[in-house]
Amino acid sequence: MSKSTIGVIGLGVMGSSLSLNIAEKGFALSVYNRTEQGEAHVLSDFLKRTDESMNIKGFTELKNFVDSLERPRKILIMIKAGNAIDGVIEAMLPFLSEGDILIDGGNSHYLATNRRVTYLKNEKINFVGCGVSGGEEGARRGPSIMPGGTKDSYAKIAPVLEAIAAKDNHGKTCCTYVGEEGSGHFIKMVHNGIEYAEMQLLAEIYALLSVTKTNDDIAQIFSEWNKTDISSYLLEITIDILQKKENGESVLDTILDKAGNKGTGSWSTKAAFDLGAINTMMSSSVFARYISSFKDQRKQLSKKLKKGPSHEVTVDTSVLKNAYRFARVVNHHQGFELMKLASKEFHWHLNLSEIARIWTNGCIIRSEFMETSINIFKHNDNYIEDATILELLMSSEEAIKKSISYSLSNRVAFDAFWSAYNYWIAITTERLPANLIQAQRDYFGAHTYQKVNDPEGQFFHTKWY
Ligand code: NBP
Repeated sequence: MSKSTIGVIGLGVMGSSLSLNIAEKGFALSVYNRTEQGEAHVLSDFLKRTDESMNIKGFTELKNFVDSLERPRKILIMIKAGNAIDGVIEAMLPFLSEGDILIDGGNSHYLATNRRVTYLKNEKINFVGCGVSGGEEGARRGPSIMPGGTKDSYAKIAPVLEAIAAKDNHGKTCCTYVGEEGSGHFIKMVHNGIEYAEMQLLAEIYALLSVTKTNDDIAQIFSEWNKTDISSYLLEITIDILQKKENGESVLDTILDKAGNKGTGSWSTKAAFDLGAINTMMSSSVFARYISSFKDQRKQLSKKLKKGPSHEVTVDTSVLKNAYRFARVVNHHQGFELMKLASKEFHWHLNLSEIARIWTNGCIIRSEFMETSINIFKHNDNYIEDATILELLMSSEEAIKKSISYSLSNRVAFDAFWSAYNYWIAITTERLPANLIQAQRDYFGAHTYQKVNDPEGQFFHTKWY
């Protein structure tokens, strides 16, 4: 029996779509899905979706699946992140050989990937932590793929990954070698963090405009915006969502206002705390989702509130558009700064321009601004170093201030916008009140402080009482 080029474990939403994508590109493929938990039908259901032109072999026994692959074996694991990954690795280990490559394409935590890389290195197995973005449709038609691991492993899996990935504007594949260890999963996590804030900004604009406008009106405004430099996939789908009607009724209006999450936003926030990075926009977006889940409490308190909006103020949408552009730049800046800090900490040598490039198609945060970002990171270390971006931020101050005042007048929660502006105020303020914080720390804990105009940076302690 001829051997397959690659194997896929897990035929859920992502695994089945990626499998069809791989087979369609002409690669011989083996697939496996567990049969426990009453899932015996998963493999047969999947095989029904394939056609005769595809060279696919299906397995429900791990050993037979592993044996069906050419060596070094390349196995893409597309199952739920967490303990399930360790379980599958342990179950496969007895059947694997030196040099085989396991690719975890799920949303695993980068520290778990670091651990698995080290563990499997001792077993002489290569482990690639691979971010995959684009959801079901992306997986089927071309996702953005972010593989981390050894360069040698990447070279062996690149022909398949690069063939199935989306293509950028110049026809290049939206898949690139990211770096060692868990770097691929780290940047996928940050991608999702940026996505959280991008979604939250649109949600806040929707909330503000909804005070006086219909969903169709808002869709019309967003459609105009989407013809300009602020166009994005998320803006595009938001227009569709605002316009969607069933039985004459807006579907959006029927949806309960409690946002879910699968944790990647809070992982980004925790990573920022660990690395000393500032990601106030991602964290405010995570908290906005959390607060939405307190529906009962919100309902009760809103009834106790005396009145609705103190006084409605008409929103100038061109001002709001400039504020939205400003806040998106700050969001991207914080996300890319987080990756830069991780790169330094873990010696990953991340190429921010390449990361921006593979995020220009196939992924959820693809946008016109991401296209611009490729060039920005070819010449700068961060967004704010770019003269055009700096000018944009400076010239948008009035717009962001005005937009925040709209939110206050209309009593609309506007946390992501506030976070963007607060960050900008602080990062452009020479003297912050941290001198008082240092004095307080020294007062109660003798933590010492440094003095202004002391080039040697000595530490002092004052007897405060
Ligand atoms: P699904 O829930 O659709 O599929 C999960 C797969 O994991 C199924 O094949 C399931 O097998 C298998 N599985 C589970 Br659950 N526990 C297992 C275990 N203990 N041992 C072996 N297999 C197990 O998830 P999905 O949406 O395809 O997501 C897969 C991964 O991709 C996740 O890490 C997810 O975060 C990530 N991801 C998802 C998206 C998206 O848009 N959905 C995008 C990017 C990344 P069964 O069929 O027998 O239950």
